[in-house]
Amino acid sequence: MQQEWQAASKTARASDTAGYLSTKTIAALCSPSGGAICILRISGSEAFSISEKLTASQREEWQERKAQRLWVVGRDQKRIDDAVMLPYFGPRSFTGEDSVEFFLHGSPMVAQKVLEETFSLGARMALPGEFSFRAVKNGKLTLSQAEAIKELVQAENDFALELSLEKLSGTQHKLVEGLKNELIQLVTLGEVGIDFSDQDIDVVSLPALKQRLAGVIKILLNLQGSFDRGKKISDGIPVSIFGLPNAGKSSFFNALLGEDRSIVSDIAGTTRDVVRERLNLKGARGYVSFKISDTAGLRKSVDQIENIGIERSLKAAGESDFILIVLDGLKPELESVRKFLAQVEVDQKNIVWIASKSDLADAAQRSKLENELGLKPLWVSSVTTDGVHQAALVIAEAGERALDKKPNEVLLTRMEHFQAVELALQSLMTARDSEDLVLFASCLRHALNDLGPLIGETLPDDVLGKIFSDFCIGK
Ligand SMILES: Nc1nc2c(ncn2[C@@H]2O[C@H](COP(=O)(O)OP(=O)(O)OP(=O)(O)O)[C@@H](O)[C@H]2O)c(=O)[nH]1
Ligand SMILES: [Mg+2]
Repeated sequence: MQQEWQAASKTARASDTAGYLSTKTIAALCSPSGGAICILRISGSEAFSISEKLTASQREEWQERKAQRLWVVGRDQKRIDDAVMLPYFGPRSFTGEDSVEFFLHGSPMVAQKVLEETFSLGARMALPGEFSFRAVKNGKLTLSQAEAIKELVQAENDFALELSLEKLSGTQHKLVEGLKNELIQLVTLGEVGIDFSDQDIDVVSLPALKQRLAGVIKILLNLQGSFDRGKKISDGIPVSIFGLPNAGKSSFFNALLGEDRSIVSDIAGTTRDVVRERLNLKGARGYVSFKISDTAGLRKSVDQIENIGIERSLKAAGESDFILIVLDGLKPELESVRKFLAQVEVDQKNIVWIASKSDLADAAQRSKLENELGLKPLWVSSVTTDGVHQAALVIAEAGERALDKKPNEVLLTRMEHFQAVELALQSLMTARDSEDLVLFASCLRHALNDLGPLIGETLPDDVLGKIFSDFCIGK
């Protein structure tokens, strides 16, 4: 059944090659399969005529944005489902077009039949993100709000959720609009200065324009600097586990993940390669995502393969924001650990000291380790899980501090936006250093163009299509 349904979707898609630029009426299921209710969305100039036929009813009988219970029927007038229909009269709809949502019973059979009927009545299968694409094209959503919807759906932690909701409420759009308007004004003033340079008219001087430009540059530099945090919010903060063989690194890694991911054994040198996983930990402000690496135990080895693994451990530690150093609670061998640690560039404040095997360590062993270390590590037992929850909380809160997201602060999360800001900054720096009004104005024009992916309005349709193509179908 699922296969037939997919085949029907493919046929509907293949029959229309004009892609996002075709204004034909589109339809798609916009709820995951297997639920109690299945939602079908139809949008476009024929959405109402198709829905009239699907329900054997007249649009005059419908009330805008009012749910009504109707039978969905096939071309042969046979009943397919007892459904709820919600009509949206364009432009007061998500897409800005006439749109109808059907709430069907969550049966794959019903969904397939209703979709087939919809296609046979003239709609085509919506492309991924095509409803949002049309909403942007029809001015119902800004590009950044459409992106925010996708990010909201994909959010895996509280910071990503907060960021997407702020973006959806228009914070990024407002900031970028402000920048755009300021640049347009500066270009205009610059060009007035060029046109009337030989006349005795009061024009804004180049130094005064540059002073205003400094404000734009400052905001763009902040945006550029925010990308690192923005990316870590969605991709996870890199953190690696570091220590000598048999210290209990993989056991701790598994305990944090709550699954048996890395191989654990009492043979020193068990972990050879870096094992990476995504990990969500709950801190005071909610969940934070990490990209955590379990690494090979550090020692001088004659084994070539093991040495490659150790090189990788050091590299992973060097690339991490935090290092979780796992000491064997019974046999910490701090001197060796410190020797390896010296090979990694790491700020002391980004180290979390963990002492393993707390279930076996007696009071004397604990105080010996703490005296040698000069601080109290987080004692954990990966066998009883004692201390693991506390360690997870400490790591999560360190992550929260690293993200340091202020309410309503705009953080860049997309590579193309970061690149746009970088390019615009290059042009604006040239403008700032120029002594020529013509060059100044031309650089500002370039910067406006460079900011296209952020501003959205200047993007050609094929680029817009590319942005929406990684949305899901029905969005
Ligand atoms: N009792 C007890 N045993 C532990 C604990 N953590 C690890 N072990 C044991 O210590 C041995 C080594 O554990 P691993 O987690 O494989 O150590 P590792 O640091 O990953 O070792 P390498 O991969 O060789 O670098 C295994 O026999 C584990 O069962 C713990 O908290 N309590
Ligand atoms: Mg290991």
